[in-house]
Amino acid sequence: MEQLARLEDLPVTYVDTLKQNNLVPLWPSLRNVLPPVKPVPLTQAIAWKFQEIKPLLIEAGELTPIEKAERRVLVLANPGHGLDNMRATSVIYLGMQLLLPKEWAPAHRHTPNAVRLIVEGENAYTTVEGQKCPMSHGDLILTPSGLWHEHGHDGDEPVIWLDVLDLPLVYYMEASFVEGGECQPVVSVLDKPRYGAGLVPTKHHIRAETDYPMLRYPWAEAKQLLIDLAKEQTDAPVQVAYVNPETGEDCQKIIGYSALMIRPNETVQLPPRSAAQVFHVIEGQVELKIDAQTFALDKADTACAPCFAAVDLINHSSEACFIFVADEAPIQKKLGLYSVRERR
Ligand code: 1HN
Repeated sequence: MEQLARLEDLPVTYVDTLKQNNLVPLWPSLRNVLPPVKPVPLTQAIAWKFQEIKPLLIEAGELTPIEKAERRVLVLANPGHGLDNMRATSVIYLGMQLLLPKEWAPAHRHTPNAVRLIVEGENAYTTVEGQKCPMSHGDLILTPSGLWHEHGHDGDEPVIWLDVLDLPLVYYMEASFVEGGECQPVVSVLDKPRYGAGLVPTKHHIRAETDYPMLRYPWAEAKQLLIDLAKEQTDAPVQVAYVNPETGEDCQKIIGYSALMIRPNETVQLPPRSAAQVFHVIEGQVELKIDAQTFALDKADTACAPCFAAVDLINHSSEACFIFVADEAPIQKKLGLYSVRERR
């Protein structure tokens, strides 16, 4: 591609006059905004070790009372985007949240979509629009855009979970805001999986009035499905997507969620895709290769891979490894931006 003229190639007085009129010449920046062949992402391949995060999170519990934090979170910030921008990728926000016994994080609702993936601890819960969702290790709980949600804790050990939000995108769109509220009356307890038998409540039912008929995806169910699939299916990857059970579509509109099983001593090669991805180890250990970089991930560790990265997941152990994946595919597909390439 032809080298284009630079800003320095223009007379200073001309550039100054452009500035005074709020005008910018395109050609000096054209190759930056339209890089050849593939994007040049700010998102860096990076991993966060839970062992490093946990003591700092527990310390945050001593330093800042929940009333002064509202949500006690350490944000997993990608240095490629600048730490202050609190982004893991251009679309995905990640945080580790701590709730101590008897603490309560008050109800609010906001435009960004969130999910929680429970990392450690028992007997905390999130109430979403009056539906109380118990939290156990590996469970996925949705708090979609506009739904009231609060967190409480009836147990006696700290509870830690991973928050995943589409905040960077929604904030960029100048669409991010919150409303505060009171404690919600609990109308039901989602302590058992619904929809598992392929049945739906018939009351007024053609399709649920909400886009989010399922708010809690228990890990025990997802894990069993992966184990059964791994026996039936000979190839890789063994992967299940978290979907809206009524429509079969992604469970949220912007970020996609799935779970992967890496069999003992198996290597899974993922093709380069236009969507950046996040990996979080629910159980086991895995070596994660992102292009030329290698990360050793243990239980509860989290990593992200930029767009079009070649990703290898290598399980050196004799135990299966289970990984939670978040990616930007749903929003990219809706916008016609999604693509997959061959591994080279
Ligand atoms: C939020 O509402 C929660 O409800 C956690 O637990 C993290 C990060 C940014 C914006 C809203 C929560 C959040 C958040």
